[in-house]
Amino acid sequence: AVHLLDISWYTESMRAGRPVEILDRHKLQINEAEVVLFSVPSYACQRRTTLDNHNVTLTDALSLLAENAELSDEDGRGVAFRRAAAVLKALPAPVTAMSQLTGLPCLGDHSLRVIKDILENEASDEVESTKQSDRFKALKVLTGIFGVGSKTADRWIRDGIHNLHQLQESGATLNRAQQAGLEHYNDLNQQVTKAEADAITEIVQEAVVSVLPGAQVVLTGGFRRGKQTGHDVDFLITHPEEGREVGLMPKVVFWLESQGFLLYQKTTRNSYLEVKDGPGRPSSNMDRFERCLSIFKLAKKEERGIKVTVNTVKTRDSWRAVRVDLVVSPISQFAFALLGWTGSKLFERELRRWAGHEKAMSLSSHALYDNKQSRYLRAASEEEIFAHLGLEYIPPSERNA
Ligand code: DCT
Ligand code: MG
Repeated sequence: AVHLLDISWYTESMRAGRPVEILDRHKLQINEAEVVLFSVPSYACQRRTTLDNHNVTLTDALSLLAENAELSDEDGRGVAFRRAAAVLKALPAPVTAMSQLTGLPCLGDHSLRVIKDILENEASDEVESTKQSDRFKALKVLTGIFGVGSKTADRWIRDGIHNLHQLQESGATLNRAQQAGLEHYNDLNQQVTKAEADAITEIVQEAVVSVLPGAQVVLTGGFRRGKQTGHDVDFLITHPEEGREVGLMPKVVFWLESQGFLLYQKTTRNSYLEVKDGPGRPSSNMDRFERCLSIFKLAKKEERGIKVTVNTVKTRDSWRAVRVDLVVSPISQFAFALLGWTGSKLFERELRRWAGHEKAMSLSSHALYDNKQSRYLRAASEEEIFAHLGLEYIPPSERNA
């Protein structure tokens, strides 16, 4: 017998608080000879993906291959592995047999082969040999430096540089970001906890409100999706009155700098989403959209506490460096910015792909453009954007694709 486990029904039941008995093999009396088939929609933005991943071994393996592809400048392959991993993350139970995967989207031959190897042999030779390869290890170490991307790392590897020691000996010129990245290497490669993110939220909030009363700060990125750790802390800043946010970023940065909270900062125009995205951006508003990549000096827990007016913490072990991203958005674009900066990266990519391929629309973190009507669609909330896109609303905690 074959039992089709339809994920939309499953997640619907979960949300409504109904017991999901189909998962209980005994209640349903599914015996070993029978198979539970999964069914999921093909775009990640149509699915509810919580942090409760029942297939960690498989998704870790596929994510590692994705990472290796991305570090090797093979983005197409990278996305294919990311999509395959995301499908497995959305399943309501562990995969135990290949036959359960019949009909699932985004599982190409290569991903299926990796899954099969792991189900049958508990490991995939390809994943293990990638993990052990000198090139992958060197790429990981070098791109672990803030400010170093895969191209720079690749160039260094070709020059015989495989680790930090060799880099320091090589006399290679480092830009300001990379120097800071090298200096704070250990701290920046240690996960940021939710408690640390909360402490930084307080500091950022104080900075923002001091320079512009009424301005609002929202924690975005992985922490907004409910993650307990992250590689950085992401914030979106706005003001309820359009235009009041202009010039805010330099003031916030100046405040933080003068209080001794910044080890490094660089403010740039936000450009990562809209470059490839065609017309989904009102160019006149673009100038206002600023991003600050920074490294915070965060006092260790025992050292925080009674209001620090000036950050006088001196000894090296009394603080740690933390990557913090600040983005300022005008209120008219806030919903798009919030949706765009909440992630996950794959969820965002899939939203844009859905908009383009299924709806003839261009979505960016600034706007949504309807190509058929030749006009921008306004939205004051994430819910409205999902509605414009003809998608069921997915809350942040279920965007962990
Ligand atoms: N983002 C995106 N596309 C990118 C980079 C970022 O859509 N190429 C969005 C989605 C997540 C958000 O910006 C913040 O980026 P990260 O901090 O890299 O992601 P994260 O989910 O917060 O991951 P982590 O928890 O490790 O910080
Ligand atoms: Mg983040």
